Amino acid sequence: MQPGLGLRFPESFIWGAATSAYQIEGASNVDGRGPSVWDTFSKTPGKVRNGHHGDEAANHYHLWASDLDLIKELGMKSYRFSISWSRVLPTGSGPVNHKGLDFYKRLIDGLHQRGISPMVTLYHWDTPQALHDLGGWENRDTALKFADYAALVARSLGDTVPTWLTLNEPKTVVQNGYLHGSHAPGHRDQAAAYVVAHHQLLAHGLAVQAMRPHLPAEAGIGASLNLHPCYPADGSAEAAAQTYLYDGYENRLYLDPIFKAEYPADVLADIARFSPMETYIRPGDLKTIGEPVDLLAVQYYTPIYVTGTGTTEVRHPISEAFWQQIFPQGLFDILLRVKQDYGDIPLTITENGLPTPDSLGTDGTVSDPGRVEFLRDHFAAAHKAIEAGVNLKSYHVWSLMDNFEWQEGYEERWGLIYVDYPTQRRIPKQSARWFSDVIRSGAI
Ligand code: IFM
Repeated sequence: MQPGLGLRFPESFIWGAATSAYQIEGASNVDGRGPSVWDTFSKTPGKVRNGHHGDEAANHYHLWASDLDLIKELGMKSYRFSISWSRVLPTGSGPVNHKGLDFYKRLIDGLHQRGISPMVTLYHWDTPQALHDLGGWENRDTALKFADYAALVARSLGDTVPTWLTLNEPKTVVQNGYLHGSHAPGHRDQAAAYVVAHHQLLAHGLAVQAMRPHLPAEAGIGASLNLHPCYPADGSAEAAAQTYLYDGYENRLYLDPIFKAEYPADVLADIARFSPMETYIRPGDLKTIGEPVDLLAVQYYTPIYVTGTGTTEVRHPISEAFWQQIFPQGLFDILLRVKQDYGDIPLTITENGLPTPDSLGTDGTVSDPGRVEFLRDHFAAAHKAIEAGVNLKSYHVWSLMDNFEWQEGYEERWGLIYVDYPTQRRIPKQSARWFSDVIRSGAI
C-alpha cells in the first residue's frame, strides 16, 4: 500500500466515479433502443481495435443493480453516467421509448436508495444514427433536437437529479470524430469540424435554456470539458505564440463562449483559413451559448508541450494510452487557470484516470499499483488547488469499471473495477480498495 501523504480533504468533498452509456450498457438492440453513430462506426471494419463494439460491453443495462451495490460498497457518494439519446428517442426526436426512459428512472432511484447522488450527462458522443443521417452536428437542426431531448429528460427525471451535464468533451467530437476520423462518425474534414464545434456549443446553450424551467431551483447544469494545460516547449517568443494559439484550440474555443459569450478572436480568425464556421454563427447564438451555468465539469488527462513551429513534444512518462503524458501538476495548473480566467465557478472533476495492464491473478485479485500511484498524485494536485482557493467540490475517477474504450475496444482497461468480459464478473481492483479507504478516511 502507498504511504499516506497526510492530506485531508474538506468534509463536504464528494468522491465518485464516472462511466458513459455506450461504453458500459450493452443491450444495444434491447427494449427499443435506436442505433447511434458508435454502433455504425464500431461495426465498420478497421475502425476499432479487434473489431470490438458495444453490443454487450459490460452489460450494465442488465447488471445495473449489482453495479450500484458495488459503488455503495466502495463508499462512493456520487456516480456520473450518461443517458443514451437513442435509447430514449430511438431516432433522436419523435416518439419516446418509455422502456428506455424507465431504465434511467430505475437507475436513478437505485442510486438514491443506496445514498449515492446521480450526476447525469445527456450526450457522451452517441449521436442517434437517424439524426446523423440528416447531417448530424453539421446540421444546426441537431442542436434544436438536442434541446428538445434535454427538455424531455428534464421533465421526466428533473426532480431526481441534482447535477446535469449537457455535453461530454465536445472537443473530442470535433478533433477525433471530424478531424482525425478516429472516432465516430470517422470524418476527416477540417471545414466541417468547426461547424460541428459551433453546433455542439449551441446545443449546450439551448439545452441549458430548455431544461431550466423543468428543474428545481437548486439543480445545477454545466458542461464537461476536457481541458489541456498547454506549455511552451522552450523559452522562445515563437513557442509562446504557438502555445497561446494551441491553448485557443484546446481550451478557449470552448471556455470563452460558455463563460464569456464570445469566441476567442485569434482562434476564430485562424479557423477562417479553412472552415466556414463563422458564417454559421447567427445573431444571438453566443448569448445562447453563454446562458449562465452553475458549474464546470473538468476532465483532465494530459498536458501538451508546444514548440515554436506548432508541433508538440513529450516531456513525461506515457501511459498505455499513446496520447496521455502523466503529469499531476497539470491538474493543479488547469484548475487554477480556470479560476483566474473565468472566475470562481464551482468545479467538479468528472474524469481523471489512466489505463493500466490489469489482469486477473491466480488468487482472484487484480493488482494495479500504477493506478493507485496515479490517483494519489492527482488527488494531491486537487488538494493543492483547493488550498489555493479553487472552488472544487467533487472528484470522479474515470472509470468506475473497465469498458469499451472507443477505438481501442476492450484492450485498454481504465476501471477501478475489473470486468471479466466472458463471464461479466466484476472484481474491484487494488485501486478500488485504496480509493475506498481514501473516501472513508477523507484523506490521502
Ligand atoms: O473513455 C474516455 C471517455 O469516454 C471520455 N474521456 C476520456 C476517456 C478516456 O479516453
